[in-house]
Amino acid sequence: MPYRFGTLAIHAGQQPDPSTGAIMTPIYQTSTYVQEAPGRHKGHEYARVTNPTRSALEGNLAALERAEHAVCFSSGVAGIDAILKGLRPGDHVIATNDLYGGTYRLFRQVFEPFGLRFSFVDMRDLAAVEAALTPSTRLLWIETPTNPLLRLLDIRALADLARSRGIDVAVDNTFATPYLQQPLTLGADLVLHSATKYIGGHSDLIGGVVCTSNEAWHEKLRFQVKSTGAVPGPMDCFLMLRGTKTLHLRMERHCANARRVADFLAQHPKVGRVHYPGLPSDPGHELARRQMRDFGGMVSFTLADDRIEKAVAVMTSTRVFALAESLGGVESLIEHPASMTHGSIPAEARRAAGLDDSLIRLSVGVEDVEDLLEDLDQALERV
Ligand code: P1T
Repeated sequence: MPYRFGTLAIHAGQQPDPSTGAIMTPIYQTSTYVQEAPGRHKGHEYARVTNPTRSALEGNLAALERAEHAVCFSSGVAGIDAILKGLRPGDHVIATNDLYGGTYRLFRQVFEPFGLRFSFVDMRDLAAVEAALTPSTRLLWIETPTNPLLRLLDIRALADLARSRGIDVAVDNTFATPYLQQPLTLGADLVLHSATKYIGGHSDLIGGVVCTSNEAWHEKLRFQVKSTGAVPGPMDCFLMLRGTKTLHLRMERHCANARRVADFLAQHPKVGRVHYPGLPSDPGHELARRQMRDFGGMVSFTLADDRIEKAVAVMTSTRVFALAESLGGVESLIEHPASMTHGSIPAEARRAAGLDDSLIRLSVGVEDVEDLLEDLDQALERV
């Protein structure tokens, strides 16, 4: 029976513990498993390769992304690293030019020296993507909505463009979560999450996951887990599995609160541009309505007076919104992409992508929204 999202979130991948009946999957805090005879065991040999708490989490996340397989990693960037190690020197990747700064750093500073090549393109423009293709292009790297400008990229159109040329498509689905968007159903081959964010949901762990229904990619990812070992510990897997049980509930509140925050900012005289796909005036709005269930919990904006000192004054004046990197937890965060999450992207590359040095990014939490609006109002009063 094809269960719906909320039921899968709570049950998929999990059974009562076979030895005790414990309804929640235990934290199997072990490095190895006793064998009856060499090679005769209960399905687990060594915990770098598999761990029952992790396997339950992988079953759960695969179901949520409508994937055959999910492979968990110790961080989001470890998941991206594992995907890129599936390529070979000389291979070319086209990536969106608005993306998480750590992804950009991994591409340019870790993989370029090993012979991979990257083009960063505004992927809203399909003609620009086509123009960047080379005979050695092997992968499209998509983030949508993008970090931090909340741009919408058309997964189906990009996947169609790639498939006809034998190019694989990876979507970083961190901002949307599988509750709002399931890229494999739109033609993507791989989905990546920083599970640190909405999947964990409580800002208490670092984790990553790659989901795929492509057997060759699944084999490559399992090989990376076994051979390079960037695996999450069982306690973190337990916390992620606890997180997914309320993902649908949290996302509904994140989306509702973010919409109120975006509306408030859009009408505020001290605010310049607001980036939020839920605003009818947003250039990504129509695509977001087609591609996503709702518009997400992330908002970014500039002030009407776009001097950086003014933006810093707002970021240091909020009382409920905490000034910190990361996103997707229950609590609201505010940050400065140019110096924090995207500081590893050179200033010219940031400018070319349209990332203003005065941009402010919000991760809207699940607090009472009136408190969030009052907090932003008093912070804006100070500039
Ligand atoms: O931090 P880690 O779990 O390794 O995930 C990296 C990552 C990957 N993809 C996206 C879209 C991300 O936003 C991130 C991490 N981002 C932040 C820490 C941030 O504040 O944007």
